[in-house]
Amino acid sequence: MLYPQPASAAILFTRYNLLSEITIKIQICEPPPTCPANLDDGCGSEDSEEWKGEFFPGIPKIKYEGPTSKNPLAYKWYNANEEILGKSMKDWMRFSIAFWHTFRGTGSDPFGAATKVWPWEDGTNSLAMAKRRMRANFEFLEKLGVDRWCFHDRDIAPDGKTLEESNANLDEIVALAKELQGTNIRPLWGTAQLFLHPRYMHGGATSPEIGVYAYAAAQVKKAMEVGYTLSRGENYVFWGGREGYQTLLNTDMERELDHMARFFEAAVAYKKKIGFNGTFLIEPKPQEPTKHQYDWDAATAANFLRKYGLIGEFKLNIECNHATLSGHSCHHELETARINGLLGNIDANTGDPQIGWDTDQFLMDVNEATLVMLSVIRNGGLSPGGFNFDAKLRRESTDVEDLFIAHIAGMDTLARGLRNAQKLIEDGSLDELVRKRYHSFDSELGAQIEAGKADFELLEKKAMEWGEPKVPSGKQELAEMIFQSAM
Ligand SMILES: [Mn+2]
Repeated sequence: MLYPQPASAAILFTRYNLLSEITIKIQICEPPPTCPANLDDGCGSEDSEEWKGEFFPGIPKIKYEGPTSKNPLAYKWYNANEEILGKSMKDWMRFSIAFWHTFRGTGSDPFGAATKVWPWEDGTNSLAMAKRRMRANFEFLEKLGVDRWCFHDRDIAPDGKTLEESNANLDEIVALAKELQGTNIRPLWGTAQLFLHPRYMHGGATSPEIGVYAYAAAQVKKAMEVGYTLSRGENYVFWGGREGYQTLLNTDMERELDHMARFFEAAVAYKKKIGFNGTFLIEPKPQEPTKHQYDWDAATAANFLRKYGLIGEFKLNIECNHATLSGHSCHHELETARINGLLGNIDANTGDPQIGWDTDQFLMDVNEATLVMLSVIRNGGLSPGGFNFDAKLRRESTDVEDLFIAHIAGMDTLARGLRNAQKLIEDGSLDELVRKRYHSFDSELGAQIEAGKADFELLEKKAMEWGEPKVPSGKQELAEMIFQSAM
């Protein structure tokens, strides 16, 4: 969920400040290249501050054309209303666009300035610019045929000088979003951005400074209210990028974890108070930006929730790139969440096997997508969660149409994964292979063991009676052969 913004770019990339300023000035001086929908009014008329024109004039509504299509602006595998295993593809997927990457991602990195100059951006973080971006967001969603989106409070509305001013900015943008979303589009989830502002450098809920803890609580309270306004609160995500430590020498880890639990308890109480019926989700990530983050992986987050009696109040938002950073596969994290009853949402992305950080790339690997979809099917779907594209264009991908191509390819990859998973499930060979591996437990003693009724004396008696066990093959290559046959 980490992403650069113009504000952070200015702080981080002092070396390139001059270059950034020149780029921004050029953008401001030049008129927007197109303004088709209100061309007659001119882009400088009263409506133009928000630019109510068409943002993606060359892009049609994206349609399903099937696997033989060579059209980059068409779905080849995602056919929204086609039924797979008793449910439409749309209902299995519940796709969502991440506002922060798609509309706030600039392509800047620690070594270079922004590369993306979208025609509607004027280089400011003004309210008018926020409204224009929101209009672009809804046109993007409608053209893709996606009816959900995710946001942080500070992506969609600018930070004010005071908390009151920030809240007022957010209210103004949320009113516009509510008007634009109509009856079909809803946020999949919202969240509070507790990592970009310098006040959160030691964390929010785990900051040693009480003023920051209170500020973070106030920000989460407001973000929950906003999510409730827009979607009646289907889901709300907590990603603690700065909830962790850089060194234990200056950290009271036990006290910080206790504070985080108290923070979540207060969020649960407020959720109930305002009638927010949605799911709270914790998004595990091991590190980056913090050296050690408290929500390391699914198992660590599950243990935290159990220790503090919060297990029934939260589920997990599993992000594939975060899984690989914690040394696991995405499939492992999904299965760990699922068998603990905690799989609530997926942040669909992937990392690069040769790069050790969170690259947030669109998932294009069909094998990986098939494993992901096997977990989702075993989970009975993700609703009220879904698949959020927490993924960004590469820095070098700079055409507006790349935003569409990336999402189309990401959606098609997961759709292909769903189709492959259906083949594997209907074929049944893989399930049969697994069932056979545990067949010896389908016995009287197996039933006793699984019911917790086999003590060590009984097991010793059986071991002596049976002698050396005959251990069968694991059949890994056969399992891989069956898996590949469905790709
Ligand atoms: Mn994420």
